Amino acid sequence: MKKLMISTTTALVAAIGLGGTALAAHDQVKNDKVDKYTYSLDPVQDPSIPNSQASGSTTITVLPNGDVKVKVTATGLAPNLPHLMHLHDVLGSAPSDCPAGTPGDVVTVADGLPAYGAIQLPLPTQVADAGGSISYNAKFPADTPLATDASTTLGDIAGTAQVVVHGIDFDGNGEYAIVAGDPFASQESSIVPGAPLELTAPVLCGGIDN
Ligand SMILES: [Ca+2]
Ligand SMILES: [Cu+2]
Repeated sequence: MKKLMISTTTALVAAIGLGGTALAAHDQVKNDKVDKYTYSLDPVQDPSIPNSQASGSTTITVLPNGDVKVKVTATGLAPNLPHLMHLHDVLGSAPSDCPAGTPGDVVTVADGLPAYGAIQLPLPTQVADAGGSISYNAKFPADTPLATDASTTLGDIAGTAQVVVHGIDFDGNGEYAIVAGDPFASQESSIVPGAPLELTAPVLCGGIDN
């Protein structure tokens, strides 16, 4: 995914209307009071994968009192179905990133792990409304330990985590199920044996690869 870090100059140019566009997709805005990271959420899958294209944005804010606010909004998701959401991070020297889709081939959760890393903080599963939208907003203590490394905290990854939203109704039948004969809906989850790929397949991802 392409990203753009907004410098003071370009932000000013955009603000006074000379930039031609509003703030770009991946913005990092820092000031003395809070660290605030806003990312677009972009489709993980290639457009050739049915019902896989959604969009959204996420903001991770480190508040002065130490709390970390996580906001996720998205549209174009499978309506009335649950969508797993997590903060993922590789926690290594290599940056976290979003995986790239390929035509005709689903990016599974496992496929994406080298790019976005393991689940570090599960967010509550959101059920999309009838229009396929979700809107989530919550606060966590910055010292919340991460799933794969309890000595590292949420506050440490506020600027590097990838937000990943899961769940694609490939065959559009209104449920997550394994449907024999469908090229995509017949597949099983890469990480939960017996569960449909539709439940766990990543649909949206966003974050800074710093
Ligand atoms: Ca389905
Ligand atoms: Cu995830």
